[in-house]
Amino acid sequence: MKPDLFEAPDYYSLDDLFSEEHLLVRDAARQWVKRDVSPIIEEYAQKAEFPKQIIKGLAEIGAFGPYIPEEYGGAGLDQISYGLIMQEIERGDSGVRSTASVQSSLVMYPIFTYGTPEQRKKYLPKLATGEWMGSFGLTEPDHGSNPGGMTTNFKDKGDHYLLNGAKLWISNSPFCDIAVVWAKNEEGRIHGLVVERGMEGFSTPETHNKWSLRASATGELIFDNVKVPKENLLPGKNGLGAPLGCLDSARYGISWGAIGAAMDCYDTALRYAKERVQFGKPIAAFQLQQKKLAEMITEITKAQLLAFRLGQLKNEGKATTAQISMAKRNNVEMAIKIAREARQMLGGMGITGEYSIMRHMMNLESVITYEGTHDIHLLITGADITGIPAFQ
Ligand code: TGC
Ligand code: FAD
Repeated sequence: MKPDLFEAPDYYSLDDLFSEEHLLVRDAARQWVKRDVSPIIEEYAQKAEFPKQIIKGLAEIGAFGPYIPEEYGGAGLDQISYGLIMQEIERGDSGVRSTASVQSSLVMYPIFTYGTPEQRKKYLPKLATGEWMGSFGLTEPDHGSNPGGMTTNFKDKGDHYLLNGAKLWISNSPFCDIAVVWAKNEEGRIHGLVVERGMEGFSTPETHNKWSLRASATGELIFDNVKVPKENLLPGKNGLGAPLGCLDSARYGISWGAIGAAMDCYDTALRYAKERVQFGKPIAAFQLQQKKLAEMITEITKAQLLAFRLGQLKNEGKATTAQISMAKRNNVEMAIKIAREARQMLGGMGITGEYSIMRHMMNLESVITYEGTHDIHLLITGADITGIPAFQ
């Protein structure tokens, strides 16, 4: 792979709006990605393996629980810093950002928000350092966009719960130490349970042959009469709103992350277009190529402004689910379109692993599907503006 010469576009001087802390956090993440992710990521994506050696570095840049208070091992940062960390990591690879999103927003967030003080103390510090890695089990083979239909269930057996069912498409599952699992009780009410590796009847087979997010490990969570101690139930919230609340946090992070992938594609295409000569001129001199680049930077700038404002709202506790959906949907679509255009600008070279663009493009096919598909986010906006849900 080519050396990482990335220079971040900032067409509307957004850096002037960030605090000193935002810039410090972002630049530390940016340097780390250049040093520890870019040199190895293509090789790991090619062999479809998650590079476990970067877990320590992810923890050091604050990617595990950026907004979780420091007393629980988190970085105690605000939501804009969280977004900037996700942007920088996804600039390197969406699969690496996935690992961080799951650990922070889908594992640490529910334990922090819905857990007991004992659960917080037991799990959060180890998750923040990456000593323990977590996964989040909501999706099932027959219930993806409609998680409320889940069939995974648990029964009260007096001194423990008995958990049965299966989750599919679970990021980090093959190597997770714990899983936050959503299951129905005997009354059909959804609750979160923390399932630990080693519990009898719990297995995590890996899903192979992905053409997307190859540097992230994806798998199943299978529960065959797993005895879960009663103290592992998250008591703070139940019902579908509990897992959906975690998704708000992860989707917000993705709205920033996608900007990172788009920035990398744009920057690569711009550099290539200035260097690649055809018909006696750099291809950047042709109007058709300038149109592509001009549209890319316009879309990136709009996405940056959307994410920044959403970050402000999130810091104030005012960001709504529908606002988050709009940003996730818009920014991921923006990134995938830019990846496709940028890939064409590199001609044949664009399909090789010499450049990051094709890897981003393939990764973004997962990003546009997980955490709510492109269609589902449109329907969330539709329901919000009309007051009429059109999901069923
Ligand atoms: P609906 O009737 O709309 O809602 C049920 C209850 O939940 C409440 N609620 C929320 N609460 C908090 N945050 C949200 N975002 C919420 N959205 C809804 C709602 O108020 C209601 O509460 P209550 O008290 O009235 O019961 O539910 P529905 O069954 O009609 O479904 C709505 C729909 C389709 C929008 C929802 O199910 C949905 O978002 N589906 C998409 C599923 C999804 O996003 N799955 C993601 C799995 S995790 C993942 O992909 C990780 S990828 C790894 C990585 O991040 O890198
Ligand atoms: P379906 O729900 O079957 O959707 C198929 C198509 O139908 C989509 O185009 C969808 O938009 C459309 N559709 C569905 N319902 C409607 C409707 N009402 N109106 C119009 N169109 C509709 N899940 C987890 O729980 N944890 C994870 O860590 C996790 N990681 C993932 C990692 C990867 C790489 C991938 C690909 C997925 C991951 N997921 C995870 C699952 C992901 O959230 C689901 O794939 C996603 O929610 C869609 O569900 P589905 O694949 O079952 O598609």
